[in-house]
Amino acid sequence: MEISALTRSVVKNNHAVICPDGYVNSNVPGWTNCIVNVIINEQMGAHLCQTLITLQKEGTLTGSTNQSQIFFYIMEGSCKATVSGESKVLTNGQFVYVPIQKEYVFDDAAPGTKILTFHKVYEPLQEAPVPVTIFGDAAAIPGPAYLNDPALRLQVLLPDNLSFDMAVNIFTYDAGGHLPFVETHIMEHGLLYLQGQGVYMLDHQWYPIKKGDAIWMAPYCQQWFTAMGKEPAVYIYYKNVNRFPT
Ligand code: UGY
Ligand code: MN
Repeated sequence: MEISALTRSVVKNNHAVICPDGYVNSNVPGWTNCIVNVIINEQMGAHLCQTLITLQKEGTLTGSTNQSQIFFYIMEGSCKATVSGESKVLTNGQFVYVPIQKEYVFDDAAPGTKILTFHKVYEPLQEAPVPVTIFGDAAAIPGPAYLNDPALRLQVLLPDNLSFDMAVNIFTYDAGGHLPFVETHIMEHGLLYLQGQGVYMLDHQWYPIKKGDAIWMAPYCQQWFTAMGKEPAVYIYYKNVNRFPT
């Protein structure tokens, strides 16, 4: 019998590992017939929000982005996404970035459809226009070797220009691939494992990680990862970018 008092999840001041076994569902106004898990939020000291939504029969997301832009990524299943009147059917690996002050509806979902979201309060810049809505497909985005290591591949899902103050990337590590050095940086991350397993070092503590786990890394939380097992380890992650370090 499993021991119910055990979990791999931890929540610390500058990082968290959140495994699905600890999820408790939230009700979010406008998101109906859905199971919603708020995985990362300002309540834990973060400056982003990350949720995982599982749509049930007749599951619908209706709302508008106000100060926060939202990146929606379809992890499983399919649904129709409508942003300011423009509609597209999205399936596994496809996404839509919804900038501030837009209305959105997700409906016609296959029951069990899973959507990952990253939310960030938008910081406007005088010299760059507010981004427009972007529909995309991770399968169509190239994944060049990261820092010349062919065992690591990085796909950048959003344009990298000054209009954007958030990035969402997919990082693929072949088994045995690892970050080339311990990263120590001002940027914050929210992350979800899509495939595989490995060991993450966060603030000099070592965590076994696998598909379905989420991680929050505060600014300056030192980080390093190595993939293990027989298949590549893949994670999708958020990063704040392109703004003056006040
Ligand atoms: O973009 C990044 O900072 C990335 N290399 N960090 C990470 O994967 N933990
Ligand atoms: Mn990093």
